[in-house]
Amino acid sequence: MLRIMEIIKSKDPDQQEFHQAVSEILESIKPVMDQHPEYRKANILERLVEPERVIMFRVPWVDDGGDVMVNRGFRIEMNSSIGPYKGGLRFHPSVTLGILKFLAFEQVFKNALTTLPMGGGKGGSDFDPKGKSDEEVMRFCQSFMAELFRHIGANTDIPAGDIGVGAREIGFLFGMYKKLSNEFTGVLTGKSLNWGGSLIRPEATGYGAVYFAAEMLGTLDQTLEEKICLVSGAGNVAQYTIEKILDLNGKVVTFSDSSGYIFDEYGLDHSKLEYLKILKNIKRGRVEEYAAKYSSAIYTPVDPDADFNPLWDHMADCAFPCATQNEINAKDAQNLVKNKIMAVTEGANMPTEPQGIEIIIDNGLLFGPGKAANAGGVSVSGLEMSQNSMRLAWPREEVDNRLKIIMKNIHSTCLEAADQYGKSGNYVDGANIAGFIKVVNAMLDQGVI
Ligand code: NDP
Ligand code: 2IT
Repeated sequence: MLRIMEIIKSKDPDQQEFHQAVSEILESIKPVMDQHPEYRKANILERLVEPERVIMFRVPWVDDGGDVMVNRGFRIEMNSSIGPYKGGLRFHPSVTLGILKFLAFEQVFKNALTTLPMGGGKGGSDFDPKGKSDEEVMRFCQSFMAELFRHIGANTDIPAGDIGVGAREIGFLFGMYKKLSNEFTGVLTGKSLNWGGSLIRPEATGYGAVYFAAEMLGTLDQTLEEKICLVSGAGNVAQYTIEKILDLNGKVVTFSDSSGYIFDEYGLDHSKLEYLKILKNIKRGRVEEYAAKYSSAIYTPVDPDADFNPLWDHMADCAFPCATQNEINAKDAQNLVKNKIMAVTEGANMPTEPQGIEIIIDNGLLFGPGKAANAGGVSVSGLEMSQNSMRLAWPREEVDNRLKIIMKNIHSTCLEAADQYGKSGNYVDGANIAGFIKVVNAMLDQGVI
């Protein structure tokens, strides 16, 4: 195992987030490797950490002032042993090859947990949609797809949204794909409803995370009713996490964006959430504006010199990090413990640093890792693909029920796998082990390819 870390660190020394994601898996699967010498013999780990294919390309576009801009585009096709590559696209200035490799790697195990036939991939660009006009975003998406289209397909690789890629971007990307390929297929998920999208896809990641949290709390005979919840982020995942917590009569007192966070001690209600959705999705504004509208809310800007995030330093029952990677460090985790949090549920991908996870688990809090807890989004993407293939659309209740069943299954799969390998109650190890076994067994079946 140490050898694998040495290999990836020496090959790609600057890809810290990828090292972090791989290291966590390697730690979890030690007991599995001990019981399965055939995995070692097949050099399965060496193969698992090497993407099947990496595509990197120039994305030139013209801004509203007539200047030519150049961004870098990527698609990491990580593993196709259980299905076509599947995973989102991220448009954010922090995007690098290393960030996308960590996300693609996580996606492989997450997708395996969903029970649907999907391999793992991820892509994106260092393009920043913030502050850009709709026309600039469209020209960028068209240029991005002008290259990506030759690498993807409904049975090959099916991208979707992630940070900075929502319904608007998926529309522009799909339009260009259709034009270039001369085919109307389900090549992207997260499409709008009237041209192939699935009901509940926008809600799915957030709703799924809350269903997962409810399952975890259920093991303690608890529910979300009247639980005070800290949520970070204000995008797709955060909005629908908040919505489902409110539906289940929980109380949400925080949310954030990359500039700062809101603490609303009276909690959000559905009308405040509606305001937040319009603010972020239509006006593309900042969460700070919420405090100007609601006097019960306090806005705290990000302090770049602080060594902890004050959002996690409030008395509450549950925490839902839904913004981005590594947003809970060891100090934040200590604050969560101090503030009597019972359950941490990761809506985002890898939002908790390794030391933070250790502190949370060692102190007996429930901890739902992203690759299990946020798998609802890609699960409903899988259901969107099924509906596209059948050329029909299921009603809202049907998709939501399937989502609930999938999240319940993922929860029990994690517990069973953890139990089987002597890690009872540890959802991190359970998720990693269950996802790993499914993927590597498929790889073994298919030979050295
Ligand atoms: P959005 O772009 O809709 O929202 C992202 C939110 O996080 C925004 O509020 C954004 O603030 C904030 N944010 C982004 N980067 C940073 C940063 N570096 N520091 C602080 N805040 C930041 O993305 P999603 O809601 O879709 O994604 C959120 C997380 O959930 C990501 O980790 C993503 O990978 C994960 N995820 C998403 C799924 C999906 O279906 N969309 C599925 C599974 C996981 P600002 O407005 O300032 O940019
Ligand atoms: O991280 C994720 O699971 C996503 N961004 C969603 C991927 C998808 O294909 O729906």
